[in-house]
Amino acid sequence: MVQAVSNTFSREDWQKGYESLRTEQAYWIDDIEGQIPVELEGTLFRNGPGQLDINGEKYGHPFDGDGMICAIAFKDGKAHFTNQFVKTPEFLAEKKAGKILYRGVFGTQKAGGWLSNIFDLRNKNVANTNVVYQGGKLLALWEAAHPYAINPKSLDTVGLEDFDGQLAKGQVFTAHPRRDDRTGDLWGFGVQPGPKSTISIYQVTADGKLSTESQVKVSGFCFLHDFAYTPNYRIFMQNPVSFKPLPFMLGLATAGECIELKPNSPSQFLLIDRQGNLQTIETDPCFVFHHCNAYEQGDVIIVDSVCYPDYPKLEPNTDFREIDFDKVIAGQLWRFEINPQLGTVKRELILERSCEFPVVHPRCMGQKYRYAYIGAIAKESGNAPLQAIAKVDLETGKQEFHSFAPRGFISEPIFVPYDRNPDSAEDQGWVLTLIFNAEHNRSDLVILDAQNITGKPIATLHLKHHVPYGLHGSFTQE
Ligand code: 3ON
Ligand code: FE
Repeated sequence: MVQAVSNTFSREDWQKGYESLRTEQAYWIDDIEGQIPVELEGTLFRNGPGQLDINGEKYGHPFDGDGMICAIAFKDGKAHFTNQFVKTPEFLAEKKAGKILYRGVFGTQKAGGWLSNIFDLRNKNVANTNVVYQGGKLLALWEAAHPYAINPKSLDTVGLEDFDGQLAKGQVFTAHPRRDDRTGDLWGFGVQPGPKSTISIYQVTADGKLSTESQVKVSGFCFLHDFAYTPNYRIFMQNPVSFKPLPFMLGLATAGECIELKPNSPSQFLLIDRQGNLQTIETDPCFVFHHCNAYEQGDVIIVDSVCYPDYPKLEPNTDFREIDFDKVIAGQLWRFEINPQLGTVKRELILERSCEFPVVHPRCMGQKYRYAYIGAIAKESGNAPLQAIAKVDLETGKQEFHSFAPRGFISEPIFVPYDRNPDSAEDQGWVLTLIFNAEHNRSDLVILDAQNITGKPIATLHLKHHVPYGLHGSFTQE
């Protein structure tokens, strides 16, 4: 492997973006460079771990942090910011107690060693992974539980959402639903993992009604964070992982630490058709969290995904703030070409540079597309925090990068189309991303022109505080 040539950041800077945000605020953003386009109308919702410690008692993994929703609403060239934590009973109980009361899925144990953790098999729903607006409801998502309904204006927590009882007790709803732009349906899924796992495919209509399209049993344990869909298929990458729960049950390790890649085992694509028929097709071993997009082309299905060579996890008892980036495995964007008739898969590397959080134009979901936007590191090889936004032209192979290094740390890019005209260019629009700016110890919302991604930002909106590194979000024009 090519050695990292230089550092594009300082660790001290990067670490500051993992400090908890203690405040909840609502204000008009008045510190702006450039000009917010008047055509940009709607609300950007973001979710992510807003609290990474309780009274200084640190969570062991950023994915265990309590979900905090940010909303940035754009109208008439002005922008308004609001943030609130998702007020889950667990969040409120820990706040009251002033200490950690729950284990986290990925790296957090209660103080007191294994004796205080043994047989505590509860999952703390941190509602921290994504936030989507559907059917008049704002939903804070975490893939191992029900969503939390949030008031889209105030961001007050309404409560757990079961879609009029359609999501049964014990069933879960993904943090990665995908919207079909033409019908307005939100497609999602839920996984009941076990020695045999069950995948349920859900449709949530534009008026917020959930129904189950199919339920499929898959052999083996499943950790399915995301899926891809096309008009005829719902597509999963079954990572070749095993779950050995004993250390978790005995309080010695968290659930996430009990997951590992099975040696010499292939990954499998799970293709589920609209009737719920399952076809599995093997491919080279890798671990996938996120798919960029998928589409059907003649006899083949194209799936673009960020692949890791292993299941990315921390060494036990290490502080994630101290990780050695040169030892962190990198995700890279690959294109898979699946032929369901022949049962074959070919794969090709698209973006070699370490990257995460791929997105596309909303109208391209499940359709042939040309442009992917994705977070990337600010150097060509090695690993580092994400500091650049990449635009990849899948037709020509052209790759462009807008770097915020050395002091800016990016989050997932969100593509917002300029208009709803189906004939407008696929890259006509803006790329919005929240950046932790270590120079000011605050975060900026940056608006890039998607057609001139390397150009100066159209506008940089300085928030009054930082926002800890987040996970996913969405933009709604409603
Ligand atoms: O039996 C297990 C039980 C359980 C509760 C199965 C299980 C592992 C599926 C599970 C729960 C899984 C959960 C809650 C997954 C949540 C994932 C999450 C919050 C975030 C994932 C983020 C992924 C990536 C790739 C983030 C990358 C971030 C950067 C590169 C920037 O810092
Ligand atoms: Fe994700």
